[in-house]
This record gives sequence, C-alpha cells and structure tokens, in this order.
Amino acid sequence: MLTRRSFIRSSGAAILGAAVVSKGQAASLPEAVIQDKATTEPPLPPPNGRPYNPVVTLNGWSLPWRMKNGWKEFHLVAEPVVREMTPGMKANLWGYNGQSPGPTIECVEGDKLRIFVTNKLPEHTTIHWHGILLPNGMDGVGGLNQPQIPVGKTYVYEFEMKKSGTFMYHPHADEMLQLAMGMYGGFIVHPKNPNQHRVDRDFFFIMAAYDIDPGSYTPRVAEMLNFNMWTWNSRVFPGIDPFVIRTGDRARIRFGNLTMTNHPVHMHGYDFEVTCTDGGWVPKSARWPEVTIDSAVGQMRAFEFDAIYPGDWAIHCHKSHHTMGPMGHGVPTMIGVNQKDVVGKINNLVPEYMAMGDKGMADMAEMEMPLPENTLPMMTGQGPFGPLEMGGMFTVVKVHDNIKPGDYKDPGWYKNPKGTVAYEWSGDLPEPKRAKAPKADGSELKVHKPDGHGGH
Ligand SMILES: [Cu+2]
Repeated sequence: MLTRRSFIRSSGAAILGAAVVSKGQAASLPEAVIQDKATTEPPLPPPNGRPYNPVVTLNGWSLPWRMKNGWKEFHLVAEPVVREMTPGMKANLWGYNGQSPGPTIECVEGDKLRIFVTNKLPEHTTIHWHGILLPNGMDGVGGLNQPQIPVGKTYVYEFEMKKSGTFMYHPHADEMLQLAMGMYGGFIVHPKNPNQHRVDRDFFFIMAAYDIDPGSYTPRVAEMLNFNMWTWNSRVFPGIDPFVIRTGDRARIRFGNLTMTNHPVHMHGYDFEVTCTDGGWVPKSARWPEVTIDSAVGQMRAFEFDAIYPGDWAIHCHKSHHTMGPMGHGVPTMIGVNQKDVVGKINNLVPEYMAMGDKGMADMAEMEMPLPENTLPMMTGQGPFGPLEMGGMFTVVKVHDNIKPGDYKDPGWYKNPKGTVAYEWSGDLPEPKRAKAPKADGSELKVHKPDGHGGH
C-alpha cells in the first residue's frame, strides 16, 4: 500500500508550500500538491476518514487532502501548465495543480468537503461542481452564484456529499476559453458502504478537444467546431495508457465529455452494462447491454463488465476522425487518381514532393514525412503486428492473466494462443461471382459467368 508520502515521492510531485500560495493565509490553507508528469498514478488509498476503493485516473492522479475537524480539505490551484499530450508533443494549457486535467477529487457519501481554489491564471475564474447536489451559493457559476475569483485570490467552497457517483469539475467563467484551454477534472464520490457497487478495477477519464495548429503549442481558443486534437485526459494515442485488467476481474470504466461534440465510445471483445451516469447509479433492473455508449456534451457515463476474455482489446471513439492526429481539413481525396505524370513536373519545382493517397491513406502511417516541430503524424502507434494507424481517442484494454492485484503497469502485448489469429489463405483464388442487376422487365437475377477476361 502506498502512503501519501510515498505517493508524492513516486509520482515525482513536489509540495508547494502553502506560504507560496498565499502568505496571508499560510496557517489555514492545506498544501496544494503539484504533479509534474502525465503518468497514470496507482490508486491512492484513503489515509483517514471513511474507507473506499479508490479509482485510477488514466494518465492522471488523485488529490491528497487534509482532515481538519471533520472536514476533508483540498486545495486546487488554477494555473497555466505544460501538458505532454503524447511523447513528442506538448501543449501550453491551463489546468490545476500542474496538469490538465486537474487531479481527481475522491471522497465518500456523507463527507464534508472544504475545497480551497487559488487563482493563478491571468484572468478570473470559478469552479462548478458538475452533477453534485449542493447549496446554490456553492454551484460556481460566476456572476450568478458567486463573484468571480479574481487573479491571485483564493475562494473556499464547502458542501456535504449527498450521494455517490461519477462527477467532474470545471470553470463557469469565460467558459468557452477556459474549457478550450484544458480546465477540468474528475470528482468521484464513493458509496458509504464500500461493498456497494464494488469492482476490482475502477478507471476514470474525461474527454477534451483542442485546436492546435501544426507547429504550435497553444490551442486556438476561438474555435467552435473544428478541433483537431481529440483527447482522453488531455492525452492522445499512443500517449493514452492502457486499461490494465486481470483476467476475471470486475472492471468499471467511467468517463465524461467536455468536448463540443458527442463521442460514441466503443470497446471490443465484450458487451457491457451502463451502470452509472452523472445523475447517479442505474438500478440493476434498468441496465441494458451495449458495445458502444454515446456520450453527449456534458454527459458522464460508467460501464461495467466481467473481464473474462483475455486479450488486447481496442477501445476508442467510433468517429473515425477522432482516432487521428491533427490534420488539415483541406486534404483532397486522391483515391484512384494517377499522379505519375504530374509528380515529375512538380519535382522540378519541389524536389521532396511525394505522390500519396492514390491507394488510400494507410501508407502515411509508415511513411517518414518531415513534420513541423511539436506536430504528430496523423496516424501512429506500433502494435505487435505493425503500425496501428490510430491516434486521438484510442487505447487498449489489456485483459491478461498473471497481473497482480494493484498492479497497473503495462504488461506488454497479449500472446495469442496458437491457431487463434487471422491468417493468410494460401490456396486457389478464383474470381468472385458477381450478381447482375435485375432487368427492368422483372426477369430473374442471372449470375455473371467469367468470360475470358477475368476467369481462368
Ligand atoms: Cu469522438
């Protein structure tokens, strides 16, 4: 088990002394723990208070608290951050406590929470606690429920957790810009009885989208629809860690959507049940089977399954342009276009010019093309059988035997049992028979017979 101290050390996080945050209130502010990496931290068991089974935040972490006179005190610092979206690409974002997303807040039904929010952004902000039942004045809509939190000031939110479930937090101040810059985090309220809704592996992530021009670091914040970075916890594949699950475990995956479009999240190899939304737990009798669960903007969903089928199973948004890296929208469709003659002429002017796309775009995953600085290839990631041709909202659910309880390290690729992998046919290859369209007079379909051009 990790103590809080070893958690801080293992995560490479540094403690930012309360005095640094605010000299005047140094004595009363809980420390704000800062994270400097985008790694998936192991679950953080509660050092005090009611017991619960902690979640694992994909490429993220949970915020330690201080217990004071029966209150759980957390400290969030809103500030500019640099987020590694995947090895080779960083983004200048705004977030909390060193990262975007901010740390996940975990607590228990019935807990009394006091959350200090320090604003180190260049403009005012607030925090809205999405889905949580609380007094009106704690709801965080700037101007409606409270004054905006000015630059350099700290505000305090206090509320009691009325119900368990899957929630999130984000600003309700200059909202379009602050969301486009990456300000959000998870909020998990565990049931009072730790055996209720119990699973062996409990994962969490939030979807966010950015518009970062190739070669640049800062998102375009005036974007409304044409985002080009589709992220889970501000990471893109292959930078999104796998969901590591031991064969036979009961697993839950919780996610929220803070992008500006819906995402049908599809998991291979299993059917599963939706068990929780940001409205609460779904009663057993009302759960239905799915293999894809759509999440509209501002919605949260959690699904559960018994991980009885070992393997490396894809999990991804089913919008195919959401599983790609940044690309220009002006790429013409070149399938079937013979560029042979024109390439020689273009090469006279642009020697590096390559004809591409005439057979599809898969060759781009293998091609080493010169890219601007800090820019990802459109399709990337290497699997055991070759390039994965995926980016964006894609990762792998790794259900393997021999994974120890509490171990979330990437176990490597699944070893498929002999005779269970699709294989190449080595026999005869006769031409396929093609059906002819029915005649206008309604006479029956006739099967086309090879006529010497195609048959053998
Ligand atoms: Cu999507």
